Amino acid sequence: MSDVIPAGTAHGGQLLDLYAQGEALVAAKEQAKTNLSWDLSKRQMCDIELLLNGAFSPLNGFMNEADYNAVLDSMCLADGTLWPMPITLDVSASFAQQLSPGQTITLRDAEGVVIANMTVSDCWRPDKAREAQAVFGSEKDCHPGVHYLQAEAGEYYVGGSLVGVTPPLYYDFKQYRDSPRSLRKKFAEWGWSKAIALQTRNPMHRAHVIMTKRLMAENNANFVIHTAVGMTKPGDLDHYCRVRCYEKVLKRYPQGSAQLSLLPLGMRMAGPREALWQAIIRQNYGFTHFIVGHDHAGPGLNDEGCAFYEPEASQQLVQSYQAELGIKILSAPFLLYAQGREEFCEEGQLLPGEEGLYISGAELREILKRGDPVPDWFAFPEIVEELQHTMPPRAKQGFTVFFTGLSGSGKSTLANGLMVRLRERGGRHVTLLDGDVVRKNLSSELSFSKEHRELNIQRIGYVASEITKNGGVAICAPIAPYIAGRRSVRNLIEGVGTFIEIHVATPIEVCEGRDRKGLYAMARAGKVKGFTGIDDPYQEPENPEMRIDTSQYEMAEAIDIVVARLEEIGVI
Ligand code: PPS
Repeated sequence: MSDVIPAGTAHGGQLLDLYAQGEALVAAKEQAKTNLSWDLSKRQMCDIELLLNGAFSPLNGFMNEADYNAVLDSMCLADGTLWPMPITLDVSASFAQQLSPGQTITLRDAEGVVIANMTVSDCWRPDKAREAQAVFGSEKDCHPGVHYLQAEAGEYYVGGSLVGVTPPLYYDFKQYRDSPRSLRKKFAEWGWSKAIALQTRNPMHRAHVIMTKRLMAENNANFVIHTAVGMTKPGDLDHYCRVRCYEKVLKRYPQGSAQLSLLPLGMRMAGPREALWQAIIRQNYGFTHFIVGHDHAGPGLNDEGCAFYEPEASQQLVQSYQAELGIKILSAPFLLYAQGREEFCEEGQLLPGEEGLYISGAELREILKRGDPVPDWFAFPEIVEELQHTMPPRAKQGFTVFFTGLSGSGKSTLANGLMVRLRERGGRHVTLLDGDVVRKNLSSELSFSKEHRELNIQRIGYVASEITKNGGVAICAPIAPYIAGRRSVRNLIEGVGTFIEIHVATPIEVCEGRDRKGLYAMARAGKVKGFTGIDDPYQEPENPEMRIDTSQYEMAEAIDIVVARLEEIGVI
């Protein structure tokens, strides 16, 4: 098949297709029956799809250690090819122990379907702090990419080449799901010779349409909303709603000039490095132009309220590689709304004393959650209607209240009291996931090791997210002693409703004095090992929605204070 679109692949070579055909496919399926298997995580599913369909050309599998090190150090593979992002298969220590070079393993999806076979080249334990610094420029857990790396990715990486067996199966929006080959074919069918890609994980509004129409005219090119639908930033609007919004916004472009295509990208939110990586991927898809935006692929603000990356850093980095890229980089202007003139302009074009209005994605979600009107200058009415439908005000959404604190701090009492108050008010379905009760019903086989505690919290988070997603109220009351586990739960819940973390900050002397179960005494006597606060750490929450020390109040008063805080947040 010849490409009408002139862009070659990013490395100037052939677009890879790692799927086996004919006899090779039969052999791969046969081999899979006896191979050691690894079940791919959600992010690994995103990566493998783009490896197998050539979107990550020239990679022919998960990176080996030499490529990984070169990418961290120089944003190039070991052979010098430009590639800024590590694409690694992370596994558990127990799985890694079973591997040896040359062995073939089978990679399956969550339901056990064989996706690919992989010939192992090497297996190593990465220095994750080094990777976090190199890729994200940060080791902060509040950066979603760092959190994923440190708290969710396995301890070992396995490199090796892939033979694809089954493409990941989708039931949603199949007409928009393109491989690099199928999108290039569509470009040919549409008669396009130039195509601009817009990377986005948010709905599009008036400024986006003005900006993209301007770039289309300046470059005499057509346009695709090439939206990331794999893993985006935790808390983002789901892709179902976004696709409905994109379908509507496309009607604002001259007919046939703009299209929609879904990219199953596992975003890292790595800012500049990610922008460069995304440009290479778009070149592999056959795009001739790629828009790099303001704070492109940035994760927003850190826990001190500062941006992780300079707003222009992505544009500067990608532009600096323009000579090596076959795709033309278009730096998107950051448009502000000049209210007096009722038009959008760049910051530098504002008149003296004129204020430029702007609403970020996070601010828009906040407006919707408060149930406030979305300004007409900002968004099209048909998009607002869609967003309001998907994201009703907080008081109508599900939410999770997550009490965390030492044993004896008063978590269970507060949680029970809150449950009763909410039931008295009526109108909400409330589920209590108390630490002890969960341990009996969900986690009876788990110990109090760090690994098992995190697993226990993950299970609570999963159940709470399902309850929240379906409009209910989940009240959780485990010790949850580690920051990383609590962050994972927050990430899970914030995509489907509101997460309220309450640190029950009763001093340990008071908790120990209460010692209702006699466990502190046993821990002091060495009869219970790894007891939180005695010989196992409790990492205090850094930015909880609320802190309360139950030794300062009568219990009924403490419950009143919690209820008042929920009212203030707007969930009740
Ligand atoms: S965790 O860390 O979140 O998984 O703990 P959790 O599931 O909430 O269980 C805490 C209750 O288990 C009892 N218990 C211990 N707690 C802490 N450390 C050790 N080693 C331990 N062994 C048993 C204890 O009674 C906790 O109950 P609460 O209600 O918090 O007092």
